[in-house]
Amino acid sequence: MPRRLTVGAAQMGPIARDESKSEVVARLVALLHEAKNQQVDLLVYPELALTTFFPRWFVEDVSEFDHFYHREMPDADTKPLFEEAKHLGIGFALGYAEIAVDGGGVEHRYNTYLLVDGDGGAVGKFRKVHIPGHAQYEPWRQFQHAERHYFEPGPAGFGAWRAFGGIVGMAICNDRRWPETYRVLGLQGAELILIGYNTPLYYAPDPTQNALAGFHNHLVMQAGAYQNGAFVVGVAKGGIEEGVESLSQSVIIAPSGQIIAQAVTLGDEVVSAAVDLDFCGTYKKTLFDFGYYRMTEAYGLITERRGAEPPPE
Ligand code: CDV
Repeated sequence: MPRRLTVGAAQMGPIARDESKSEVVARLVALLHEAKNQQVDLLVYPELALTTFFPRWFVEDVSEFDHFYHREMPDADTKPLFEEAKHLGIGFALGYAEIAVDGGGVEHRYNTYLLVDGDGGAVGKFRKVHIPGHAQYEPWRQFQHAERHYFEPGPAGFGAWRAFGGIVGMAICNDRRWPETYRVLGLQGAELILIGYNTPLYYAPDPTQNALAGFHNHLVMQAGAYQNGAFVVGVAKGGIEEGVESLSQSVIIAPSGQIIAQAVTLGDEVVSAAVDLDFCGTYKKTLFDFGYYRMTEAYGLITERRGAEPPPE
């Protein structure tokens, strides 16, 4: 399998609350065609790429929002995307809201990414681990961020899969702010980390952070790429969606931590980069040779302790 491929970030502009699934899928297919023009092998769509970012509204009974979720993937709505991608020979990662039913018949709602190879085969599924925001209605907010009401954390953690000639991992939005995300993937040898996001530019708990949203977005992904010797593809759904402005600035980042492609619009746009996965070794086999340099005996607190506990006074 070649270790060189072209990866694409399929940034999206806003999706209206009443936009139909078929309209959205038509946009995703148009992005696929643009990706084909750019000779993309693997196209990464954003978090919740099939719907508006519905956690900005609170409904007490989550089942009222079931129409935003998918029970199967592909289903009748998304089949045209899967068929066109297979026809074009492009693999993709698709973010969507998932309802999964367990062996006991209990429904679980996840914020999910599905990775599909260029032959249309499902490679792996990732369910968002770090669920930000709040679980109750918070009337003081201009808009809600009730992800903790609508999604449970993915129980499987951060997996990595052999695909596209390398080792691929996924993370979703808030996951990208946590160094543990990248390190757990790095410890599985991940060479390509795919991350979709919806990041409102107004952060209600502390608006002093608003002006830094773009900086923080790139800071965490560039650090994650460098410290783990991996390419990172970070893909936004940005622009003003139902009155809420979200960050765009989708990027492709090299293992050196350098941004090698960046979106320039606030809307639907494909940016791509030819990547050589062997370049990961430049970092994985030197400064970040984990097996040689990591000091696990000094890291116990990382998994033993959840919140910070300062030393006694
Ligand atoms: N969709 C997200 O996970 N958004 C979060 C919020 C907290 C802004 C983010 O980390 O970008």
